[in-house]
Amino acid sequence: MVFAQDNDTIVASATAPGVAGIGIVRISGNNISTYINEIINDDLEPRKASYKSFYDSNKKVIDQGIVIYFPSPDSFTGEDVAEFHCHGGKIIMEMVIERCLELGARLARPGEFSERAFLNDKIDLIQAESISDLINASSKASAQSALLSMQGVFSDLVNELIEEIINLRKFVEACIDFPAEDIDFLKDDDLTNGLNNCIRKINETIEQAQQGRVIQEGVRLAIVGKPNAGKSSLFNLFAGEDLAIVTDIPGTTRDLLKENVFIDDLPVYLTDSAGLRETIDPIESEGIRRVHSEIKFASIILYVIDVSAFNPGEDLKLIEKNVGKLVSKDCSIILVFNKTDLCGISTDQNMKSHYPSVDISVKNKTGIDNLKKLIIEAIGLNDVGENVFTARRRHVKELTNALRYLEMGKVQLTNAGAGELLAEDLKLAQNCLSGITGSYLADDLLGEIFSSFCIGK
Ligand SMILES: Nc1nc2c(ncn2[C@@H]2O[C@H](COP(=O)(O)OP(=O)(O)O)[C@@H](O)[C@H]2O)c(=O)[nH]1
Ligand SMILES: [Mg+2]
Repeated sequence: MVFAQDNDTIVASATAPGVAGIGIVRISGNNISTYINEIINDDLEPRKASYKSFYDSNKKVIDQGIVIYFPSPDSFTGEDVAEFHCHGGKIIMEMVIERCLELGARLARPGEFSERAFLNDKIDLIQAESISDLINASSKASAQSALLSMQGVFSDLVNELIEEIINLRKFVEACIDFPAEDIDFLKDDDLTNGLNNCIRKINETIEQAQQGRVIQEGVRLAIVGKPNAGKSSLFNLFAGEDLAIVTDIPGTTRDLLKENVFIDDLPVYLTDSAGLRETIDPIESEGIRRVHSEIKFASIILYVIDVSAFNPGEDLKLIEKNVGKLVSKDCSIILVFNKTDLCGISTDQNMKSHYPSVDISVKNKTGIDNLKKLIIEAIGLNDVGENVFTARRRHVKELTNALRYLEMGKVQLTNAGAGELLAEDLKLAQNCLSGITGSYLADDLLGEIFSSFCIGK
């Protein structure tokens, strides 16, 4: 698919704004050697760092630094690219950018260098998105996963799937086009096996992409339970500081408290909340109403129970009424039996049989590693970091759509024996997958994706 692309020469600072030892101005377009000649008053050997003076239009020196020229097509964007490594002061950088603008360049839009790299087939859309994810990574694990996607691990899986669907399409369409050949392709084992194989692989890829999405986006985790269970104490333990007020007076926490933390390198949006109980206090009631709305959006609920003062039957009913009825279908509930320092671990098997559970003491910091393990397991991660590539919500959605078409195609094949309909479903599944790598994608979606990048990338 061909997208509209202008021939403008674009320029931007490739390094972050602010003062630094070095700042890099990057320029990309069709005839960058002219810009280089004007600015350094010299020619350059491709891909060799040269120390030069940078001149303004009056041949006055603006700065001295390194300049590198990457002629097309062997550059990041696929066009001619030059990098001016200046002293990293705001004014110096501005003067070099100004000079490029004077010579005819325009300022680059956010993500425009990556967009050009994509349009010139240097990288696919997954790789372009992962560059942005790598730059914005908030943890080592998300940086490592973004790197895997940037290196093409996810793209290779999607391309393999596309390849297999194309082979199935060729077979089905050939049989439709040449019915006289007398092959009952609908009964062909190769076709059924191929289709089943694709469905299995796509399911595996969805699972991996889901994990990558979690590492990229993080999870919402809400700490809930009865007053005085130790919710705020646990919140503070995860946050690493005393953010929430902890007292032995039930009903201390009224508002929602939120903090971004990492649990074993996984980004977590943590919420502490008012204790769940019947109350006529209007402020506390409002607090409880807010807990309920938070529960609806959480991916994980930690239901904290004070082991020294709990009543299994009552707690189960409370969980059902306040949590079970509100949570989304993918949300996991974990029972956290706290204060085991007071009376040992909980022996209640009835509650433990309903939900995954863990015994801890926030006071003595025991059981916390087991709790973290349960959290990681609850979101389906085997291990944070290792071999997980980043993926976005958009990718998981397209993979799921492709799976749906393949499954519909299988029904057409097995139930109705309808080859034409199977062919159509295979085509639609292929389009979904091509949308992930960007070879089949609407222009407006492309604009949306790149506009979220930073300028200069
Ligand atoms: N013995 C003991 N006390 C705890 C533990 N966790 C919290 N507490 C105490 O329980 C009381 C209520 O704690 P808090 O975190 O405010 O509970 P919340 O109402 O659920 O937020 C405070 O006095 C805490 O010091 C624990 O593991 N062991
Ligand atoms: Mg509290």
